[in-house]
Amino acid sequence: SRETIADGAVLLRGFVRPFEAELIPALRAIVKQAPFRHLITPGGHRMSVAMTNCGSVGWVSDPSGYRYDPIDPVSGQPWPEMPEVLRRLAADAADEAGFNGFAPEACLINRYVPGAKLSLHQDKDELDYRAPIVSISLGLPAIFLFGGLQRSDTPRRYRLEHGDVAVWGGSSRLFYHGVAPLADGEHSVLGRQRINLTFRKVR
Ligand code: MD5
Ligand code: FE
Repeated sequence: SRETIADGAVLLRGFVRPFEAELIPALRAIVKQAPFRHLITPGGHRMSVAMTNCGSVGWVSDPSGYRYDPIDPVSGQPWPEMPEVLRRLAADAADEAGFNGFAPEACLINRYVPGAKLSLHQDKDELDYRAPIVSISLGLPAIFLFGGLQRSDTPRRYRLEHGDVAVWGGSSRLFYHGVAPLADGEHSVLGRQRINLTFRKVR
């Protein structure tokens, strides 16, 4: 199904469900090469969400700031390549939402265990805000908080489940958003966690 929830923001519920059998092994291969780690924010806080990346650049945070870096600071090596199946699903989802020709360079992969959360923030480390961000949710369900252009805008809440995809473009590209603390549970494929992949055009 396709549901427009704001200018340029489209929910595609269950969009990647048919591709689960290709997606999950691709994800496992990335995590083997570039394991999840808890980044430190410039403010010195350890994030409750663990992160890794694939693609030609990856999003990193450390005491010096946020940036996209071609090198994984843990391994000293380039991030794992973005698997074709992921690249294609992200482009197909963007197409379905009306953003043709989406060619992401980075895929940030977030892992939430019960209690982990992502505070309200904007994604502003990319150079071109005309490109959307495509997000794929896997594993345990989460409550996504969808605010507005001001931090003070009261967020709406959306439950995102295994296989759901959201495309964030247009004016919603810069909306404040976050994820409420993950409720405990057990997912049949991924166990006690939620994984979110976000595809980004960075340059
Ligand atoms: C997540 N991740 O569920 C979310 C999904 C992140 C992050 O927020 O930065 O890793 S991406 C949601 C998103 C991206 C860009 C714009 C908007 C939402 N929005 O306008 O609400 O782990
Ligand atoms: Fe974000």
